[in-house]
Amino acid sequence: MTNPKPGDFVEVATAEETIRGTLLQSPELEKDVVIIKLPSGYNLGISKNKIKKISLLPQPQSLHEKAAVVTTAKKTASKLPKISILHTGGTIASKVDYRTGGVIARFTPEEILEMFPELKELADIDSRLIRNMWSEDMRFAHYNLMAKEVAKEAAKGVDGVIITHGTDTMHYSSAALAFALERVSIPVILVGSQRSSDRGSTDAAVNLISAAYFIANSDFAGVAICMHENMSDTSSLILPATKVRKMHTSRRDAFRPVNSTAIARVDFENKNLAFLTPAYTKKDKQGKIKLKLFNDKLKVGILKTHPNMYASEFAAYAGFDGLVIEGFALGQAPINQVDEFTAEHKKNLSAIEALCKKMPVAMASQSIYGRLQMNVYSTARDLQAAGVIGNLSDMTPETTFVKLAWLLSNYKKDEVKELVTRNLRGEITERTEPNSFLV
Ligand code: DAS
Repeated sequence: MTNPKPGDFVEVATAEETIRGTLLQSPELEKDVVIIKLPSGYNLGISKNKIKKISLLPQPQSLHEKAAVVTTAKKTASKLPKISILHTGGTIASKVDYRTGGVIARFTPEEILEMFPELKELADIDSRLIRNMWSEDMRFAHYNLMAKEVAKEAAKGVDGVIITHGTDTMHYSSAALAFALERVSIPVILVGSQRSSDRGSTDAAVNLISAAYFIANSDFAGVAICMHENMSDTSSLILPATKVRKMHTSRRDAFRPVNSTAIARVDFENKNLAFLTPAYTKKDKQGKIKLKLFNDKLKVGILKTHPNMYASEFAAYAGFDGLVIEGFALGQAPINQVDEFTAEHKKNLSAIEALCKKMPVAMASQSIYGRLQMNVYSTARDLQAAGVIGNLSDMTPETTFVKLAWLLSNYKKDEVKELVTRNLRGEITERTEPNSFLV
């Protein structure tokens, strides 16, 4: 009888009980523990000195075989709404590699579906991989890829699309899709997770199922993000695509609306939903998406201002097509020569003026919340005189970056300067509501 090895389906007998599951690799530091992945997805560690016997069992029906069964079953006519899930990777599509303890992108679309069977009770799901990548590697070309795949699904007449995505740059991608999918007539919900889907504490299930529930039970159309509302597993928020940001490295409720409120709350426990905003675009299945894509050869940068800046930091963008300056508060940057220590600041202003002659240079605030007011202080007035645009915008730096790249991809430079501060996709609000700060 060969000794069971990681990946085998086994039965572990101790004095108290017998446990069945998949044998996992024990981490280097826990060689005296046997780790079993239970069918529920939880992992269980059992001290070797408690184990009487480990028996090798036949592999249960594989996820793929089960998925095949599900696919066959699915062929029966379904009255459920049709939802396409497009996978791009990220933690939501990952597993913990017990050899290294790291998170590795591993799940196939079928495996993800098999892990969350509740999805199939909510909708008739089609699920396919378009990439399996970390979102920190997303480029403009991937925005175009996602937009085109969404348009394909919309053309098939689906009721909505879910895109599973890494969390690190999900707010860039949601803004990019909001701009690229003109006249989007169905819901396009981006979903990620902060904990890999094979861990008992994963947030993937609540986020995915809440997104499917929202699509199946509301008339919302447009791009949005669906992530946890708080640290518990009770509710998720549907967040505005161009006014959302990942505000914590690891919390499950890391995504917060910025200068806005959430569109809706999905009560996961009681399976109901409530809109939190009176105005939203409604579904129109007759509507036809117009794709306005990104020029993936464009060079657009974001430069965060900081104390002790040098003109060379601005001049480094001379060969670019556009620049966002993530300035201080209402829209300031270090450009004033005020004493013997600040001679460089005069050069900073000249470098910014030179850039503005070549490309659109848009201001955004590193305060994140609130609105640019570039007529309050002389510094920002001087920056506007130098050609910096964006005054009165309340966009996040990330949305400003994505919008500038999208405008440069689709409009002439002089149009770009006017459109940066015109609200096109809900990215700029008329008024800053008091309840839109740190909510
Ligand atoms: N690396 C992160 C990403 O792909 C993993 C995650 O948070 O999803 O965005």
